[in-house]
Amino acid sequence: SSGDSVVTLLDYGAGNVRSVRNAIRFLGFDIKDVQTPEDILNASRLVFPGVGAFAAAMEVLSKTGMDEALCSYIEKDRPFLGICLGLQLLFESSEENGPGLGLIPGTVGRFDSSNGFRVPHIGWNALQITKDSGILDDIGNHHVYFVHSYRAMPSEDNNEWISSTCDYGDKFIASIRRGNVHAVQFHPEKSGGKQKPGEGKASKLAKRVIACLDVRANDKGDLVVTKGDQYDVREQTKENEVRNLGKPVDLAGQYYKDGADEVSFLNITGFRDFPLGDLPMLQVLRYTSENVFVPLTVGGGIRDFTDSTGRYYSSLEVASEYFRSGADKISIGSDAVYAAEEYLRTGVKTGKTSLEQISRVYGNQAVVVSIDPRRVYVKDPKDVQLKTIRVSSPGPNGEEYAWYQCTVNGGREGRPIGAYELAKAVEELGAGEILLNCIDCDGQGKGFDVDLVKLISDAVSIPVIASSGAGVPEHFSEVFTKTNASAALAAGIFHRKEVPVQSVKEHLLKEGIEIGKRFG
Ligand code: 1PR
Repeated sequence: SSGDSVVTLLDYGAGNVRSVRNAIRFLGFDIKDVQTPEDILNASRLVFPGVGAFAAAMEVLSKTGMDEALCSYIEKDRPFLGICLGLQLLFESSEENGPGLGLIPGTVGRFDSSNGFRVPHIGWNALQITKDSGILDDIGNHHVYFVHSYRAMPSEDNNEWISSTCDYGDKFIASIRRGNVHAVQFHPEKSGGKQKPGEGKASKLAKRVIACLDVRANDKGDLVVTKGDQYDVREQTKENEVRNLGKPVDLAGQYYKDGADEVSFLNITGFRDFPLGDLPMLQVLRYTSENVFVPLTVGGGIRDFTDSTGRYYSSLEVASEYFRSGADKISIGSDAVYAAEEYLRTGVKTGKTSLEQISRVYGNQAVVVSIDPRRVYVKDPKDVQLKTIRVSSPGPNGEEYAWYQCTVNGGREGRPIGAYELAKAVEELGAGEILLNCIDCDGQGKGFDVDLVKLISDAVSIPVIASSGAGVPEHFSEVFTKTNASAALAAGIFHRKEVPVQSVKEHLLKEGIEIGKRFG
């Protein structure tokens, strides 16, 4: 291929840059990977998608001599695009640890969650464009996808670099430009899809609408999208077969086109089948990430595992394989319950749980904890040691209180810990987000459990995704107006084509709720 259609990619191997690769190929370019510092100096255009932790990235860059090559490439004003950490590393230093490349004056600091803004900053937010930057022309008044806990702040010293800012508690630097050098804090490779023009100016962090695909093998061994009623995914027929609602890659592509802000896959039998033996699931991720340019989350079976030959796999290896195959976030269910129980019992963070290890290597923003609670009514809050709430409609025997019992293994086993206690513990252990299901509401179409979502979204300062029970678009506006949920997820209504994603977004827009302006 001619040099004109080649993008040089600096991937230092710290995480998933598959989506950046896919986006570059989608735009018709070939990719040349940087192997040596000379490859940087010889590039005709260089993309640097930073992933993982700041200090770890700098260590790799300086060990390989790529730091100097990068500085000289940028100082010569050669075509450059840094993404996320690829922007932050250009600054002098980071509170996340240590010095950066020092090309732009300023320190990268952590968002402050004490003023009510949830950290990490995850989701679709608007830019204030402060100077003509070329690459932002098509973005205009629309939303782009951010996911980060650290940010660079504007100052007099770096003002000349700034091409846009974004408001999230602080006004931080969303992009920089000087000559041919560009860098963005947001993820262009995850901000895909056409944006609807002329709908008014985007102004703040949008509420996300997420499509969820519960995936498992049917009795013939094919991976299918299934959907349960209160977690029971088998048809009420004589054959009792696994309910089949379609093919995972096709449906994910459809929801992307329909305007879903994210897509989640839950490998719902992962708790008993080893997911790395589940190669079809990895294939599903690979194929999906070629055409779906919004964040992908995958969950199911993330834990330490010894296979039948006695080979041991750490949860980190399992997660890494998911990330390599195209996931942007992984979600942990059962294993997070055990980790939280142990932490609450001992008060000690061992650093060894799957949750802690994966968030240390890939960052908090890449780790979701999926909670599968079941409502337990009580007459008197004093009857249990756990946090109870007054429920908005009483239980079958007139009980006015309830707690929410965590379960493991796809709802099959109840544990002695509540969703409230779990949420607070996993936040401390490094979770970046909570996917809050509710077994009672799952598949019922009667609305989200607003009591539960309120309880959990008020208890933590990480984003909470409300899940289970959506039946009509009004259920989404209800959960967003009555609780502090950052996102709402649904499955059944999308799979059965009762309510398309577009209808949910149009309804939210009409209700004055800020939404990510991606439409099909
Ligand atoms: O424990 O780490 O292996 O993770 C297993 C994962 O699989 C967990 O995230 C768990 O929630 C999920 N899971 C396990 N069994 C089931 C099941 O349904 N039998 N699915 C299951 C959970 C619940 C939702 C669903 C919403 C929305 N699915 O994610 O998509 O309730 O549904 P609706 O809109 O139709 O009401 P591990």
